[in-house]
Amino acid sequence: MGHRGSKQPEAQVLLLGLDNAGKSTLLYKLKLNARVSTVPTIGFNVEMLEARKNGKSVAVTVWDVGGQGQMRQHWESFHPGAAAVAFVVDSSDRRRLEEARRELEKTLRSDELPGRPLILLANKQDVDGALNATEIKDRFNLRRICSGRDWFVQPCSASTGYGVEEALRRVVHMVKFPSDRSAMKDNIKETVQYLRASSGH
Ligand code: G3D
Ligand code: MG
Repeated sequence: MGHRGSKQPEAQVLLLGLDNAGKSTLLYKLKLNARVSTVPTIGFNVEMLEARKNGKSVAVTVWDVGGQGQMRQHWESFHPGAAAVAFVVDSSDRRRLEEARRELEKTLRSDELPGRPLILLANKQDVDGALNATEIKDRFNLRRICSGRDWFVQPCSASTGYGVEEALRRVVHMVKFPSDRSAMKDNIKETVQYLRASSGH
């Protein structure tokens, strides 16, 4: 039905996590396999990835806005359009686990993200001594901080690619796709304009 792409449902996913967690590496890995288009942006990465759900083509726009100093204050402006949160953790950095947990808890408390699903990416599984998915789940007390939303812990390595495709499949499975693609496009444009204005570009 219809022309290719004309009715492709689209959802926006926020890629968050501390600096050095592996967000950009993960997005690059995903993009190698499923890139649709790159939206030119300032100060952050955004990619549209094509995927399939229930035999239909869908687009997932992933916003990598974390870790970049002055952009942090604008994180919350991304929340309203987000259909899901993907939070990346460096599973090998035990020193910063508590800091990561606090950041996640703060994000999930946002009024703009009610009931949005969370996928927690337990990254750097290739590193000796990395905590596994169950250990990360327990340390983050996910059952408690994720009450009222769908959540899933995906072990992965953005370096080797282990678990990366599975992570995208999980996100696609959990996200509710609105069918109005043009409205979502406007939403992206507005967000970019807002950020450009507020960062003085
Ligand atoms: P960020 O975007 O969340 O800040 P980056 O993180 O994607 O820039 O990654 C930070 C560092 O972690 C990079 O190392 C990157 O190569 C490394 N990294 C990311 N994912 C993995 C992983 O799964 N395993 C391992 N071993 N390393 C990973 P450098 O040295 O380039 O700064
Ligand atoms: Mg980065």
